[in-house]
Amino acid sequence: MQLNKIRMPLFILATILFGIKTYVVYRFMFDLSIENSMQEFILFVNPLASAYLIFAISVWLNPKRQMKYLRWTSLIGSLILFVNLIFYRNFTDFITIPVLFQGNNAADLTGSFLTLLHIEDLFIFLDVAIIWYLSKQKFDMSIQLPTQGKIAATAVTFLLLAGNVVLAEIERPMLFVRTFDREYLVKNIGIYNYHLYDASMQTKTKAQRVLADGSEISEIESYLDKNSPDGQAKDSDLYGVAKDKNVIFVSVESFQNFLLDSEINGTETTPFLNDLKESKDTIWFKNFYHQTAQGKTSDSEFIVENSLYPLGRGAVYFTNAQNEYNALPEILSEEGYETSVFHANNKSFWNRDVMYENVGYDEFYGEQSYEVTPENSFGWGLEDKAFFEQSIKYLQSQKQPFYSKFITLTHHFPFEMPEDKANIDQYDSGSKTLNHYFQTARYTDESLEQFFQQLKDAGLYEDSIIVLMGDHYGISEYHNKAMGQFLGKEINGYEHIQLQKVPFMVHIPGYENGGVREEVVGQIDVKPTLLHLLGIGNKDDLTFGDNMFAEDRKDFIAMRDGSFVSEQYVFTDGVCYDRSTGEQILEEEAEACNPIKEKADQELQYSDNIIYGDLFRFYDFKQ
Ligand code: GP9
Ligand code: MN
Repeated sequence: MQLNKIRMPLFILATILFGIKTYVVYRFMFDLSIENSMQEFILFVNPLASAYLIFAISVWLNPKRQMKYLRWTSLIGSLILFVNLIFYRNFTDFITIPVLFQGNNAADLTGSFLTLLHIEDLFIFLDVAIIWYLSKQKFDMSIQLPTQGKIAATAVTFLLLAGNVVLAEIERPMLFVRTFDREYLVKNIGIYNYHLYDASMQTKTKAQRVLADGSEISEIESYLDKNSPDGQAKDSDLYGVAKDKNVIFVSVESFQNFLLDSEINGTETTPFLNDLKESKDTIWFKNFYHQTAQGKTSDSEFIVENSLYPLGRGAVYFTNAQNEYNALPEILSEEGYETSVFHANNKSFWNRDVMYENVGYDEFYGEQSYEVTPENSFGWGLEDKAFFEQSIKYLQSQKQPFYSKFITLTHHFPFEMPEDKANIDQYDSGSKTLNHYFQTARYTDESLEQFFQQLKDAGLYEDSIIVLMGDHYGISEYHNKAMGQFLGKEINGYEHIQLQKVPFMVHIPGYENGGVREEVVGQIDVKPTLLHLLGIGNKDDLTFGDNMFAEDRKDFIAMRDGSFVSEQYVFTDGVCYDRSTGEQILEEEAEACNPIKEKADQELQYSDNIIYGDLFRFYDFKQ
């Protein structure tokens, strides 16, 4: 060993320095929430894996180039981290490729750039300075390996990467398919791999868009003309019944219809909602189905805003947040409404910050608009009672009429809550999830009751309509056994579909003509229905849903997995059931379901094509 040769190769030292630096930045300079020691461990490991991935490539270069490569990659890597940190300080989010090209984001940043700089940011470049210095010294820190050694050094990259991905999947199952949140991705795979992932998603979306052409939209238009007969029928006495009123739309987390009128040990689970649905001022659609898929809450939002189906894979809110839409908030804005969303979670969850801007919401009150303390939070964060209470002041500041969407959070899997805040017993079954579910549902019921009172106290109630909608199921098929025990019947395909019913109530103060409606309807129908109630014409809209109040309506609800419910039938898993009896239809008559099945599949396909091809850019909604 020569004296001028230092033992530790620079690429290893660079990996350690850069890896630890990145961990420290994640941990102390970003504001990432670390919920358990596994997350902490992954947060520590992934920067080392990423650093190794980048620096190990250098073993294939000659000594001089090795040094140059390490200098520049450490600098570029640090710049990427730095720019993300600056962006994060402004938006509490990470950069995505589409966002980079969005003028307003960049402009926002240049305006406030200096105020976003902190002196400790110099730390991000400390390892760069060290690497830069060492790489320029006379002693040689390069490494020269035989080909096998080079291959071995590279192979370690894949081992580390695979290990990281496996840990991430254990910590957050389906992380890569569902992409809930950029923060989760960054926490689990690191900012560099996250950018690679983002780039591959972006390439895929762009390719699909480029390959699409405008001719298909007229085919879809004529299909919809024929098959969603309502179009813009005004022939219901509810047309315009809520004209010029505020709309307070509450998306009620994980709330399924079976909770209504249920009891645990003789106590009603949802006394407030039980009364509300029977109120003279409420129209309750008891056969209303959610139609969401992997995008969960965001899918329900997407369906309601656009009357399009969600995608079968991934969340549209992530995959196609840049598309042209003709969304409800945009339409309402044009009609003079102020539009806003209230949701006390981080703004980037489900890419909401990006999507909301695209579909035209004026304001988004996220977690940072609320005072969250250990006393007023549990589960996913700020508890709903505090959420509603703290929202009132913002709601009062809206220009009327307004359209405001509230998304609750407390009644979310795993439905656990402090016993001293629970006002109903747990259920007793083999499923902890179902046992807890009633307690958080009761909590939601109480928070809604308080919210109604707060709206009255704030003087907002009389001039508003309040729409309550369940976003999706809370109890998955995994709990069928316990669910069967609760309902006193076995959960087969037919019952499973029944369980996809979620509340949909339109509460119109002073209306007095409310009642229970039996029609088979779903989230896809919400947009045309709301516009109908508000007396807003949308005859050139392209929607897969129909106005729920129209006489002549499309008579089935398609689920994303190809199941459907029509007035007569329920179809799921290849089995056709009689909707009124729940009896399986005998094989020789099972084709009864086929015509609707074909239509359902056709609609899902058309909707996918609209989204993947961004086909609305070829359509003029204001003909
Ligand atoms: C997160 C909340 C819950 O912000 O909307 O999302 P979910 O897991 O129900 O889709
Ligand atoms: Mn949800």
